[in-house]
Amino acid sequence: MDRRRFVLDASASLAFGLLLPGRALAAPRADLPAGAVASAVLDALPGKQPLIKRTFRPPNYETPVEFFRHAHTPADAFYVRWHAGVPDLALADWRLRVDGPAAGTPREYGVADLRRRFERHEVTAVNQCSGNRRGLFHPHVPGVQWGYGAMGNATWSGVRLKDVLEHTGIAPGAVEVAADGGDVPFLTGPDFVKSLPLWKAIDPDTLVALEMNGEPLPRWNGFPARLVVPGWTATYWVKALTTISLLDRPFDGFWMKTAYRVPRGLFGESGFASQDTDKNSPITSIRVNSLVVDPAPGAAIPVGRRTELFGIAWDGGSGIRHIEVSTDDGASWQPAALDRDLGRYAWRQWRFAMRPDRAGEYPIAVRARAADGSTQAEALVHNPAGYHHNVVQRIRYVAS
Ligand SMILES: Nc1nc2c(c(=O)[nH]1)N[C@H]1C(S)=C(S)[C@@H](COP(=O)(O)O)O[C@H]1N2
Ligand SMILES: [Mo]
Repeated sequence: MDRRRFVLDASASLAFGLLLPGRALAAPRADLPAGAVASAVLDALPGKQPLIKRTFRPPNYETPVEFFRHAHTPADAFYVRWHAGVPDLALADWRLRVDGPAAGTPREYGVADLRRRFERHEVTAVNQCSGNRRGLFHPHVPGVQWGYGAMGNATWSGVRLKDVLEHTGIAPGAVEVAADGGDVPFLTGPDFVKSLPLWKAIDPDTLVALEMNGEPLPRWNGFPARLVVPGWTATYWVKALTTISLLDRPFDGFWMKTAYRVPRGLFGESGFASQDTDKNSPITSIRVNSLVVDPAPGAAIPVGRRTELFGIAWDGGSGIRHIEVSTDDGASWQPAALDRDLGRYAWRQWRFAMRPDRAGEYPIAVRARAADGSTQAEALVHNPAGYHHNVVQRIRYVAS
């Protein structure tokens, strides 16, 4: 990794910030806590459109909700989340090393090797940070104060992790697969390394992805290769991959053992038994959720005319079964129309027509149900790290 390039990029972005001072968001979202709105600043990282800056070092930038009108979130508007410095890996010397106590002879693959040796596979999937919407938790929990935009939906393509692991050799005693990226370490803080249970690592939809939406991954999103772990929160989607290790025992690094945990049983079984303790479990599957994209909360809508609400809904891979909208604060609910199915790991776009018959406020609520029967939370399920915020969204339109 080239440290100088990182410094240049960082200062270029700083200079850009000076030339184009961060703008406060024009229309505060009525359903964000006041503090979160006041601090929302748009800023463009090199190669990205202006995104909502949460922190600069490390870069944590969320996607403005307006971009979720697209079925596939454009790469240059896709959110960015790092725990340390962003590497700038050169394709020519990049190698993915596969090793570990439960692997055959260690091997290394360049991008061309991966493409030549293994079948291409693609999956459309939501990438959502575990802490998406953490900024909406009351009481406050520490961590990046995300609003609604620490997520996106893209078509990811590359090769199956399973094929790569099998090519190196999976020993009978393999328990977990650990993935490390080329992150440029900060002076303090543990290296970002994550592990998966073997069953999820060899799921045919778990990828070593080289592309998103048909283009090479942006550096901010993991160039040249990242894990794509459909249905699981994005903490497992290790970017700028350098090493994958087959382990014969549970991985005990900080980002598995200490971080990214939820109280045991609070959100059901983790599916990651080798990492469960009596007290807690690693966060794993995305919870069913939905979001109103258009019109924006607080928008003025016309009396006596049709307004189409547009939004998205998603879960951890069972697929969205049903979406209901209330325009009277939850007194009655009507089904929304679902758009085309983009696959069980993708989000589902939906539409709902309303025609206000009087002037005044319309309290809107939206709730999704997944094919596995799960529904969104009516009230916040508090947990120490502020994960899995999937409370039924309540907003307001004003008809006149
Ligand atoms: N190498 C590396 N990969 C990483 C991270 C990181 O800090 N370093 N953060 C993870 C977390 S917590 C999230 S939410 C996603 C964000 O993916 P994105 O930046 O492409 O949106 O990357 C994951 N992969
Ligand atoms: Mo995350």
